[in-house]
Amino acid sequence: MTDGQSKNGKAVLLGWNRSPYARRIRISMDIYGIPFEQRRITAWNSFDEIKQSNPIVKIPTLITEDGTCLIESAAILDYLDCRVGPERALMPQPSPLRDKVRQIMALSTAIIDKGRELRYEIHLRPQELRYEPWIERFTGQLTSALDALDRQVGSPFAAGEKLTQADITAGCMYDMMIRMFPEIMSEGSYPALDALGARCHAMPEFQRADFEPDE
Ligand SMILES: N[C@@H](CCC(=O)N[C@@H](CS)C(=O)NCC(=O)O)C(=O)O
Repeated sequence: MTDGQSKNGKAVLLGWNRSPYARRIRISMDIYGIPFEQRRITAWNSFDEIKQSNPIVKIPTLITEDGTCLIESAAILDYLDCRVGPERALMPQPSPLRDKVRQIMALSTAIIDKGRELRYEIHLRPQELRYEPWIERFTGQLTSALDALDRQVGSPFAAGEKLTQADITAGCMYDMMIRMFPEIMSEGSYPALDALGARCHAMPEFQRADFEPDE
């Protein structure tokens, strides 16, 4: 896809920070020092604009400096890692550490996906059509995945001895769950995740990627 418009020669990130997927891209680009502009839009309020660059009409979408449109946050992270090179990449090179980072990221994104489905079920479906067994199932899956993740994340970093994409992705998941699902995850229920959340909140890159209020 090459029909996007970059702005003033800078990359443009489409997507607001309530999306943990858009937020992890924003934070990673900030850490990497890649200049960009962010359009804090959603696939709901800016469908036509996003469709011009992303045929599946989702955020995040990244329009690079030469107008190339990149979609899907995992693919965008891979692009960014390749761009900064192995020394600076937040994803370690093939190793047991990379396996651990990948696993923490996988569990975090599985939680994000399940949370997003639950949110759509509760907020998008008309109340009279809501399917309660589905909601109970999602809630149980989220709780068991959060338990497992709480046992997996380490300190002072989620995996290994330095900051990796495991911290960024799990931190974005943490904020989404705490802010959007307080009935499932509140401070005090998952101590290792609370500690990871606190470390992320101390990072200027997380602070700059402030989590917008709901629309
Ligand atoms: N697998 C995608 C998920 C992105 C995603 O689910 N984006 C949501 C917002 S968090 C969205 O744009 N939803 C609108 C839609 O699915 O129509 C990624 O990693 O980028």
